[in-house]
Amino acid sequence: MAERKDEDEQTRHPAADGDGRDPGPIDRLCSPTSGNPKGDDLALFRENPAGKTLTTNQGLPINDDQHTLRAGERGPSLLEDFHFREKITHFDHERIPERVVHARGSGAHGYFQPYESLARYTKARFLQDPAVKTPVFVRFSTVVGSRGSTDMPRDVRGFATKFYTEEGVFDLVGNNMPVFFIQDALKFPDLIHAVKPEQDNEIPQAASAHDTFWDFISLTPESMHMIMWLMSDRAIPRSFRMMEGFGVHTFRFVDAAGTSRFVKFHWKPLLGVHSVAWDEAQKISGKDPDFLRRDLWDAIEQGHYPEYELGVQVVEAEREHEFDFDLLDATKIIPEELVPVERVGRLVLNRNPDNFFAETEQVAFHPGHVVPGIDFTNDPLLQGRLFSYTDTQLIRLGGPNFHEIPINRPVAPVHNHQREGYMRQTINRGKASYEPNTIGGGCPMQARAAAGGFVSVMERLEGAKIRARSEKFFEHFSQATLFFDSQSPPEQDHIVEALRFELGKVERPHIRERMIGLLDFVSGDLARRVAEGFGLSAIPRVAPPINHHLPADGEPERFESRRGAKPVEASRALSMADTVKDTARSRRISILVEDGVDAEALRGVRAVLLAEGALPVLVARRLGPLVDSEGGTHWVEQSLLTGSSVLFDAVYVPGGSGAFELASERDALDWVHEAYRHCKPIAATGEGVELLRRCKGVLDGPQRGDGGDGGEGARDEGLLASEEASEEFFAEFVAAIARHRFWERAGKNRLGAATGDRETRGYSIRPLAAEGPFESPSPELG
Ligand code: HDE
Repeated sequence: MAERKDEDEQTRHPAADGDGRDPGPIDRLCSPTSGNPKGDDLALFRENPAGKTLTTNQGLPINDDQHTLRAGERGPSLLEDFHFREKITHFDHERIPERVVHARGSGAHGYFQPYESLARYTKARFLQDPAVKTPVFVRFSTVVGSRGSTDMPRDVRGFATKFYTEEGVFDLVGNNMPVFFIQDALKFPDLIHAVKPEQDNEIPQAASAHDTFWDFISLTPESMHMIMWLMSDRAIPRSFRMMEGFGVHTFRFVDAAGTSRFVKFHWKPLLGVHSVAWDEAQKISGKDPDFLRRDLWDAIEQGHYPEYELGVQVVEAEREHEFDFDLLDATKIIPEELVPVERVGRLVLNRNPDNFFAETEQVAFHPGHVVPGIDFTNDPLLQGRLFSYTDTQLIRLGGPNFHEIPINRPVAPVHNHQREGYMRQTINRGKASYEPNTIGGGCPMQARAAAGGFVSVMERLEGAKIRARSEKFFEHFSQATLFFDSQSPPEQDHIVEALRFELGKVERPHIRERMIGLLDFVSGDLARRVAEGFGLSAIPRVAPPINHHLPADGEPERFESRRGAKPVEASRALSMADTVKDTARSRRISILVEDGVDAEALRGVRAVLLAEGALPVLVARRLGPLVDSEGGTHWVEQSLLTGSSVLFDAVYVPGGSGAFELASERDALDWVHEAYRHCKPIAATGEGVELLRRCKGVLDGPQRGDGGDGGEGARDEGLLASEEASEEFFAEFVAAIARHRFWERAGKNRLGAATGDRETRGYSIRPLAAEGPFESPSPELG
């Protein structure tokens, strides 16, 4: 380990100065001009092997790292070989237990900066001064899969942020969905056991599409709102940089006067909220299971720093009971129409970790890591988490000193009487390790509230000791309905398709049927569309009790689900249709080329894409050098073999003599077909249009403008084809890339006469008002 900071400066107590502050080191550490203080701290632990000698862990230079010590050239190895034993023992112990949930993750460093002082809401010091940048480490994750699983399952994504504030660490340990499956932490092990691979054969990996998950969910109506989010495209994000984050629980802000208010935290990505198609997600899982990890890493390396705005929904304490839902119920949102989200600061991720294990794997988050000005509510899910996270680090990181691991160390000084334990790093001096003491001069001493000491919000409590939930927790469906009703038609189609997929993998018909029956409480239309995918002519009725979460002596009626009115008719913020669609920045564009490619078109498209911050990638039948129509040489980065359409956001086929070669290549046709199917922008110019023409269903369907022959004007749904590779044409291409996807195109899956119905994967999607053969039980609940 390299030298530590000057001990005095490091450890001076905040209360050491007259006003209870220690402005010297704090100012230095958090001054906007001093760089990133957590980066400085981590630098003390970095190893640099450049030009150095290979040594043992004791620093002994090693002369021969090729041969074990043996009794003769052909003799047995000797126990004496300390170098071999040290090296192999260390290797044998290289693994630590993976996280029981959120095992698969990717991290990045950065900073957070408020736009203005939030003193009106909170005294948290990192939210007071717009000049102060607080260092952060963020870890994104999936929930269900093992450490080596794909980035692209249908799953919730974790969005956990560690703020290294001058008052200690604040962890905002959130997800990319604003609600959760269950209301009480006691049910978490049940939920996770149900969704993890089944216990007899450990199948399937990283997937909710199996019997135990849907068995549990079908008996857990409180999960229905979360199920809507999980079946939506939010569960298959295009990038960690393009998803929202949510604190999920209601927390408290506390201002300097001690007034407490309720707060919900949000992260809003500046690139907008975007997803991939489910078919695409499954293919990405095979082609590049590190898709999201690579995307995050590459974007930061290329200077496309991910940025998010911190949003807060603040509710005055007096309004606690004004809502139809309980603010303590983590299966409910506060619709933005009722309480707007105020954007109060910016998070920028601008540095990749040096070492995955040391940082991303060893980082230890905990919702209980708070700073003065932020406090908890009695949300029973949050309360359970406050226990769980320390406990899980003890087993995962091997002991009570995990806070001393470099990535977890606060930049604020640490002084207390906690001692010893496995892997202790701190060398505590003096005799006193207890409080109160006289031998140590009474130090370290408690901090007054005015000097930054944390004081829990005083809350009057009354009532019996009881295992129960409040009445409003039993309203299980209205916000699920709100979510579904707020989606655009393509988004609704995707939810239908996701449910048909997931329930289609369920082997036990009674589980599937019960689930479809539950969906009917959310939306009759949704249930009918899903049922149609299974050839059912009626929506199965769910026999009461609907809610199976009741104690042995509980009367089912007391615990039964209720269906209340939606809190608002629809909420635009719940749909991704209106998200940011004005930038092509950091989008990956494949350019299909062959020798003889139109040099001018290539120059033109590259110039425009690079100017917009997009990433053009040349793809050809083979790797290596390629000669354009003017004799210029280009380097092909991906071949039709090494690359794949699903790893790009759009495709462009320039003209040139080689375009005809490509047009007779099945892999090239598949490339464009897939891009078409996944609703991506597709552009072609000159001879390149021929390739589009040969893709059945792409340019030969009815087109607007010119009758579909690929001339000027054939640009339905992000399809651009032109003889001329003009600047204007490329500008339109960029605009199409910025729109991300043309989801309406998914309705053209059938190659043949258009039916007029929307379609998905061969099933028709009936419009809402359609008469069907379906009987709905029109479920009546309270
Ligand atoms: Fe977690 N969760 N969780 N969780 N959670 C963990 O802690 C737990 C919940 C979340 O990148 C574990 O260090 C319980 C909600 C994230 O390292 C564990 C309950 C939300 C991460 C744990 C919940 C989350 C975790 C596993 C129900 C969104 C990854 C490893 C009461 C607000 C953090 C670990 C990272 C990780 C317990 C529910 C988010 C076992 C008991 C709700 C983002 O402690």
